[in-house]
Amino acid sequence: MKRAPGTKVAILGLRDTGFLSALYLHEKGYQVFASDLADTDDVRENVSKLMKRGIRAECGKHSMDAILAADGFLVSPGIPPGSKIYQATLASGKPIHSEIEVASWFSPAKTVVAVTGSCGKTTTATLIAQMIEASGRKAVLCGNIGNPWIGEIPKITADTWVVLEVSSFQLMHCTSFAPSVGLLLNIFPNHMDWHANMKEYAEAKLNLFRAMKDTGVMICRKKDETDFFPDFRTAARRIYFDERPASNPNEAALLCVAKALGCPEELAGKVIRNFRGIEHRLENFAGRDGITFVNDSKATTTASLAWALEKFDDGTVVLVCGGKYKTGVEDFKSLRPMIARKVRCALLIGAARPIMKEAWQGIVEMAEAESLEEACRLSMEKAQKGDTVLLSPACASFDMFKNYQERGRLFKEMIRKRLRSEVLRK
Ligand code: UMA
Repeated sequence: MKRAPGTKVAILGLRDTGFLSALYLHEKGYQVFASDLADTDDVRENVSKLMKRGIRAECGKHSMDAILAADGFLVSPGIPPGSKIYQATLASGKPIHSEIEVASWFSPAKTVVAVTGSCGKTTTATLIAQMIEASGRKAVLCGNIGNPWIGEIPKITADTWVVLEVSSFQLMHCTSFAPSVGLLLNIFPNHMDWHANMKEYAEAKLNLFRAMKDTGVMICRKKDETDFFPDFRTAARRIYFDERPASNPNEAALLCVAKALGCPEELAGKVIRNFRGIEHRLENFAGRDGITFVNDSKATTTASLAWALEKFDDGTVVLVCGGKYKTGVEDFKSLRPMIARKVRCALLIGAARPIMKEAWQGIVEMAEAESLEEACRLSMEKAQKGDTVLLSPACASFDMFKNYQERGRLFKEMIRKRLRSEVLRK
C-alpha cells in the first residue's frame, strides 16, 4: 500500500483500532472502505459516525468486491488469520498492515519504546511511561493497553516519547516499524487459538526488532533467545535483562530500558516502589474481616494465573477461574503443583469448566458456578480470615462478557454489593 493520499485502503474490523484508523487515513486523503462482519451496537455506532464524515463503511457483512478493490488492507488485531476475510486478503497478494505499522509511518515522535511479551507487558509499559515522566519528559502510553497509537497521533510531537504495548497480533503485520528501544519480556505458549503454532507466535514477536537499525536497542532474555530464536539476526544492539542483577524481572527490564534511553537508573527503582497498580491486574479493591479481594481479570492465560498465584501465601487463595479457554487440558495440568500449594478452593466459571475439572481433579476442592454472580456468592462462603478471593481467569472472557474489562468491573461491583448488604444485615 502506497503511503500517499488517494491510495485505496480497506479497513477490516471496526472497533477501536479500525474506527480510529479509518478516521485518520480519511483525514490524510486515503480512499477508505471500512467493514466489520458483526452487527453489534458499538460497531453500528462506529459505522454511522464514519458515514456521517463521508467515509464508506458497512457492518454485518464483508462485501468482498469492495474490499478486494483496495490497494492494501489494514487488519484489526481481533481478526484471526483463519477467518475467511483474512484468507481472501492474503490470497489477493496485496499488502496487509497492522495499525501499529501504519501509525509508525505518520507518528512524528523521535523516540518510541515498544514492549511485548506473553505476560507482564501492560505493567512494564506503564512503569516505563512513569519513569520517562519522572525524568521530566512527555510520554504517551498507548497500543494494546487500550488506546490505539493512530488515535493518539494528534497529541504527539517530535519530542514526545511514545511508549507502546504491542501484541503478537499487531506485530504480525509490521514490516518497517522500528522502535528506538524494543523490549521482549518473555515468551510462553499463548494465543495458540489465533496463531498457527509456537513458531509463528515467536516470529511475530520478533517483528519488533527486525527492521531496527544499528541505533536501535533490543532488550530480551538470554533464555528466550536460546530457547526460541538462537539464529535471529537484527542490526540492533542487544541487551539481556536476565543477566542483570535485580530484585525481580520487571526491575531488571526497567533498568535496561532506563540505560538505553539515558534516564537516570535510580528512577527505575523509585517508580517501582511508588507503583499503585493497574485496574484488572492484581488489583486489590476491597477487604473485610481479614479477607482481601483481588481483581486480576486481565489474566487470560495460565502463565498469568501462575504469576498471580506466586504473590499469595500457601493455601490462602479462593480462586475464581475460567471462561473461554485458549489452550487445552495439558496447559492447565502444568499448574497442578501450584494450584495444590496455593489454592484453598477453585470456583470454576464458563466454557473451560470441564477442562479445569479434569486438569485439577483430586488436588484441590472445586465447585462449578453457573455465573460470575454465583461464583462471587460461593467465594464469600468459602473464604476464611487471612484468605484472598482472587479472580484470575486464565481464559479469555468472550464466552460470557464483552471483554476482560467488563468481567473485572462486574466482579468488583458484585463483591462490593455483597459486602454492603452484609454490613446492612449486621
Ligand atoms: N471481525 C470482522 N471479521 C472477522 C472477524 C472479526 O470484521 O472475520 C471484527 C469483529 O467483529 C470486531 C473486530 O473485527 O468488531 C475486531 O476488533 P478488535 O478485537 O481488534 O477490537 P479493538 O477494539 O480494535 O481492540 C484491539 C485489541 N484487541 C485484540 O487484540 C483482540 C485490544 O487488545 C487493544 O487494546 C486495541 O486493539 C488497541 O490496540 C485487547 C486484547 O485482548 C485488550 N489483547 C490481547 C491481550 O492483551 O492478550 C492481545
